[in-house]
Amino acid sequence: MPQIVVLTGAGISAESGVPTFRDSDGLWVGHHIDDVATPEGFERDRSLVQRFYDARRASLSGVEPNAAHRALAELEETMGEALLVVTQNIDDLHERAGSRNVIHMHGELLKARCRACGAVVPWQGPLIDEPACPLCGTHDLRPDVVWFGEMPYEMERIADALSQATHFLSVGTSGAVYPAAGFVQHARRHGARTLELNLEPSEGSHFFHESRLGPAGELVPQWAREILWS
Ligand code: BV8
Repeated sequence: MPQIVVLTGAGISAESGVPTFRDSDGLWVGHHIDDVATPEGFERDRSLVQRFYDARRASLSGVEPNAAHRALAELEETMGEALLVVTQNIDDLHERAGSRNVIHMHGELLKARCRACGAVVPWQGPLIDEPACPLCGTHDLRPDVVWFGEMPYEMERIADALSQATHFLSVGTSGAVYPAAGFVQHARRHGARTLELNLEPSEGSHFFHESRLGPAGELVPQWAREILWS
């Protein structure tokens, strides 16, 4: 049985209508990364950052998983634990498509983290009104997302999976952000077959054995069929 690690980025959710970060209409347009995706930015202008994530959290109810998310969920039905999705995305589209074996290394929009007691709680609504932490009552909740300069989640579990992978697939990421952008080299060093599916060559395309260009909604289902028939 192959052991597969799939890394996904904003490009896998693009066909669901979720804006990516670095395309022309990307999320960062109008917002400098330092202002909305760093702890310093949060200290500087807390309400700007709360509103930035509140808007993205609210828009989740208006989007649906696409064929790429569904293909990964269907493949997991056959492969079970042998398939791990590591996503840089903070949307819940993998889970809504049916994937269960998912690591959100950059956190999740639908969770809030209390800066007073450290609790991480499910969160659907806005944070702009500075609601109280359900556990300790302090009014100091932040989005449970990993900002630049912060340690991504579950790095040990990810490193273990990359070391044992026979296949590493990267879908819809520009390969601009580390440590995610370095996963292909880790997997390849441990003998994995590496494949990139992206709309355009990423910054790390040269690290992959193979790179296919096109929309994730077409390429991921096709790849999943190849795996099932292999
Ligand atoms: C850390 C927050 C250490 C939540 C995000 C200098 C050199 C190298 C590294 C660094 C450096 N200086 C600083 C660093 C480290 C830094 C980093 O990598 N900076 C970059 C900018 C140089 N990284 C960090 O800070 C990380 N932490 O290193 O910690 C540490 C050690 C000890 C103790 C403490 C800390 C933390 C990084 C996490 C930052 N948070 N998000 C949120 O708001 O979402 S990153 C953000 O960018 C998103 O999470 C996203 O996942 C990530 C990457 O973007 P992509 O997903 O790739 O999206 P993008 O738009 O870029 O690309 C989309 C792609 O899809 C495109 O290629 C496009 O062509 C394609 N596409 C579009 N449509 C489709 C498609 N493909 C297929 N089908 C389609 N339809």
